[in-house]
Amino acid sequence: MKRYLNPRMLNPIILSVGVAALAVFYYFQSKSITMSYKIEKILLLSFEDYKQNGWPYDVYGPISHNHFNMPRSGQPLGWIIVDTIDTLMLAYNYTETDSTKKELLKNIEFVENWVDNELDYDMDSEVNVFETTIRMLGGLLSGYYLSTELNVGNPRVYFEKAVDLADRLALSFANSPSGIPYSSVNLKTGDAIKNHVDNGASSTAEFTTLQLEFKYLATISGNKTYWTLAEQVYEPLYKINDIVNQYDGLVPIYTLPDTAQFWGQNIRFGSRGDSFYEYLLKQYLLTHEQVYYDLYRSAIDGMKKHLVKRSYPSGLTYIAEKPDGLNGLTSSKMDHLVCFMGGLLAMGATEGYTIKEARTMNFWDSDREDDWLLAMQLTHTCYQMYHQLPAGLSPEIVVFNYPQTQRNQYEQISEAERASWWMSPTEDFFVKPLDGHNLQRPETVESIMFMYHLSNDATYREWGEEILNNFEQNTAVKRNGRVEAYTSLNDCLHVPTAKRDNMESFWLAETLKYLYLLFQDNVNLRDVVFNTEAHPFPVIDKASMDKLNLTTGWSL
Ligand code: DMJ
Repeated sequence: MKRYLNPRMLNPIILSVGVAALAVFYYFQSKSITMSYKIEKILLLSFEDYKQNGWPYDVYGPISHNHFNMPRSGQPLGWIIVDTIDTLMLAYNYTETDSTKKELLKNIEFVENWVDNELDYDMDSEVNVFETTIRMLGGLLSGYYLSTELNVGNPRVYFEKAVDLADRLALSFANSPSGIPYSSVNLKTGDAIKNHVDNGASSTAEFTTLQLEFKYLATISGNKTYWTLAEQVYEPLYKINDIVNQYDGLVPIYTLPDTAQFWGQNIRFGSRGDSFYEYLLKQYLLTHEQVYYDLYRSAIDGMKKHLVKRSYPSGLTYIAEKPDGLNGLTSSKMDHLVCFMGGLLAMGATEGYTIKEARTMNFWDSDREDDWLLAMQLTHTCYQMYHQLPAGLSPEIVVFNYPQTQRNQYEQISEAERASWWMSPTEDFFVKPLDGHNLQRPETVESIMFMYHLSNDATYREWGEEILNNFEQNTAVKRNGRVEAYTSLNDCLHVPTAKRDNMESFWLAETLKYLYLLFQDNVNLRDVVFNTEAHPFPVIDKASMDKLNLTTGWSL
């Protein structure tokens, strides 16, 4: 090669390559600063609107400004407020704009003051144990962690409130003979209440998605009981149902809390199934208890064997459902909720190292290589669920396409139905008329964030930017041409989009947080684990576990 180069030309060539490289570096650098700034503005606008028109209510409609609290007692749980604290703290930490930093600090102090002086969980009302744990307890715990870590706010406020709430939620375990908690609990009386429908069965994903929160709280409070309660659900569940052998590591979406037996055979990675799989891996990442990696491995192998399919005609990879159990027919329906799986598989493969680093580690094997590939494919499919839609935003549920002759009874589509279902431009998926809503959910941008930081592939930032722009354009509530807020959609199949008068707390807690982290350069995925509501907790070291003798205490 060298001999073809004229040495006198070398300097100008090196110089121009250097200049071009610098230009590319500065382009990406300034791009991510611009994107961060944009997301900070959207976060502050959404939160200011809520503060002015919905404070301190749990449910808020950004169009009508209607608001109400969820508990029957009429008191607020802090649904939107507590869920948002750590997003404000993270933005405060990363922002490069002084005025934004000041505004964020003002909001953090405002929120903290309310949590300290107004928020009172002593309410005579039944709450859902899972939702209250992941959003409120999770939000308080990460508020505690980040206020310590980032030196903003007062950790005492979050810690005390977290302990108070956790002690109330813990009573949901009290009457259950199997150790599996009932789905609701009265925060004042401590009465634990079974699910009012579904034969009293608890959602399998619900009682298996309390562990990160209770285990982290055990280590910071020194109270082992939180750990023991959360841990105790797995042994009966796995042993009574013989999950590894009878279900290839997968689980039906309902469990009877008194006996720990499954109720029904519906197996899916969407609603009521999703975070069961998520918390197997995340417990391993949080505490490095090997049993949870083994259970995760068995579930992922089962998923690959029974549920991973490809659409027609382009071969988009997706995770199907088995409504009648593993031996029953397959359904090609997939909830947007399933889109967290790209990020989870990537984290399971690399354990938070970049893919380049992970491939040099002792733990690397062909299963992990295969998981990584699947992570890329699923994230691509979920991106297509945005990219191909008229509003550039995903619907709540899609049905993947097959040639009609290969369809089973769950996948048959009559001509009449086909005419009423929306079909994607590549014909790979359909959307039924009632499934075209978009709740500004996080799962796809969550996976995109993980994929970007684990691969350093700029494509993921491009996808994130496209999705953010579509949220900005198509979920904005405008009055007199001015954007006042952002809201959910009743329909993302037509533009202009039909708005829904509701802002979910996860818009601020998860969607904007993951988008924001996508454009930050120093995101450490080795030392922190995000709970299912995107609240970060620090990895628990062995010394802290040994001090309290916190162990799994069971094996298969
Ligand atoms: C969140 O509340 C959590 O991520 C939960 O696990 C399921 N999905 C919603 C957001 O879509």
